[in-house]
Amino acid sequence: RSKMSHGRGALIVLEGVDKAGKTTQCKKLVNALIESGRPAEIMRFPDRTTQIGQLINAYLEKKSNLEDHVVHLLFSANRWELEPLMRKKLEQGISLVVDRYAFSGVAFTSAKPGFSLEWCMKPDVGLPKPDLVLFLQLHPLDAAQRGQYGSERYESSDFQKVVLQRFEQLMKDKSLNWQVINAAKSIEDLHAEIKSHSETAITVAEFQPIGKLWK
Ligand code: NYM
Repeated sequence: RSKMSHGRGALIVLEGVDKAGKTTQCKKLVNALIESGRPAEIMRFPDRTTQIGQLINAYLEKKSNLEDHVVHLLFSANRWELEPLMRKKLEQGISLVVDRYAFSGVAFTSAKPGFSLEWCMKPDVGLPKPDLVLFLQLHPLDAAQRGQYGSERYESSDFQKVVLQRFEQLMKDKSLNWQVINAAKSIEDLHAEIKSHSETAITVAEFQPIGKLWK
């Protein structure tokens, strides 16, 4: 690889409410990293291609109903089933750019009545710890301006407001490298900022062991 580096890759997570531009930015970031000689791959959660992912997909598309605890645990199981692969890639020196992770898991379930942040975090404790969590900050009014929400579960502005509050609670955890980015700016400006944070994180992570999330 270039830059004579032999360390592990970095785990870079993009989070934010729906419509913040995470998917667009993940793709642009991976392309930019590869172009600059840094091996990188994209991942997303939920990964709807696995058997567990298909259960989640049917739930999100409202083709099935699942009890709220059950669906929370399925989202977490979907991350754990990919954990060995993530670890392997990171150890091979490949940085992973991940579209949503355990933070979405906690923010969305804990936005439902009767779910504490603490309970929601438990199943994801010990997953690979992100070296960088980019939070694409978008005011609910700006999100609404980007057009109609889709027809999937959770896609309503009232629910998304509570989700944003839960994300803000999670961001108080200073043991994680949260970087809050204003997602209202242009795609290119947003990309430049995300790329710069990511390059720093890759350099810092290289010769550090992979951490454990919330542990
Ligand atoms: N979601 C995503 C959860 O409720 N829990 C999770 O653990 C994760 C990763 O699924 N509305 C929710 C957030 C989104 C939806 O949407 C997935 P998308 O467009 O595939 O990112």
